Amino acid sequence: MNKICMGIWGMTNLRDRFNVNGFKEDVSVIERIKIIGETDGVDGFELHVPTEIDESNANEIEKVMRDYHLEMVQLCGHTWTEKQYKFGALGDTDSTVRNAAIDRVKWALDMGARFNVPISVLWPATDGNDFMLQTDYVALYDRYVDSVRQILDYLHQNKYTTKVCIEPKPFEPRSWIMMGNTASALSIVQEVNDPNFGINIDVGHALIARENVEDMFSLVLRAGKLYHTHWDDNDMQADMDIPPGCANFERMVSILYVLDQMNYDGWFGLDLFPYRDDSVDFMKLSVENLRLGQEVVKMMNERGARELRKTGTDGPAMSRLLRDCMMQVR
Ligand SMILES: [Mn+2]
Repeated sequence: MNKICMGIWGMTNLRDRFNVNGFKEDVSVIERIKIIGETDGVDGFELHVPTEIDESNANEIEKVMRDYHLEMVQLCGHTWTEKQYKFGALGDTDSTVRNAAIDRVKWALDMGARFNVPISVLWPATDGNDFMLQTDYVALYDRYVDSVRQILDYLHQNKYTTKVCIEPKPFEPRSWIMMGNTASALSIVQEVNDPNFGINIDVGHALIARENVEDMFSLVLRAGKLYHTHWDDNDMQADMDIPPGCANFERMVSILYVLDQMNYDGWFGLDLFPYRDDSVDFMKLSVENLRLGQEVVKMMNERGARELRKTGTDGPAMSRLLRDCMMQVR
């Protein structure tokens, strides 16, 4: 059964642009990791270097991990939270900024190796544009791919086993972010063609990109490039990061179906932003929905879903099967 982990960035006081003070109270990094350790069904966590972990608290984090039997699943270099990254990071036109971003990712890989972290995400948050023709995307892709190759060279020189994953998102914080959808990220992954370089599909990002999520998960799995998953949901208007299954339960089941079909054995990462609600309750609801969805998949296969999909000629029968299994599961 796929293990579930939680991104610690969503477990403190969260700011939005209309309330820069947030509605909650700050929670320390160590406390957040302990809370995850006390939450049933969540066995690991994800975080960023250096905002949530650096050399000053790594020992303490290591101790909490031991005490609570937690795994560090994903460690990402923060390359969008400082002024220098306002117009880009791994693809920035200024080589000083670009090198700083590359060094930041290398730092995440070094720190990750100490904890045997399997995944490090690259999110090209600020590599994009706000105005028409502002950004020369041809040159941006050249610089980005060059930076990725430098990172992967470093990874192989150090014999790290971490899988580096692009996490595509269409917009926010920029009006447009490069590689804004799953297939464009896959095209760059295929171009780089390195066994340690793949994709992390964030379901909420795929939804705001109006993707056919079933198709995109199938495409990346078929290519053998799905190394990680981020789960959250939204109403396809903005990346609200509510628990998976809360807006699109059927779609969540369809993704879980494809993951089961292709024997995905990686982690389910929760990328949640409870601006107003309790983060533990968000985690619990996510675990409930994901496990319930997996039970629906199991029941569907026991009742002939595989046979129905072979021909693909009876949509209404498949729809009834999905509906009935959702109603009867538990
Ligand atoms: Mn994510």
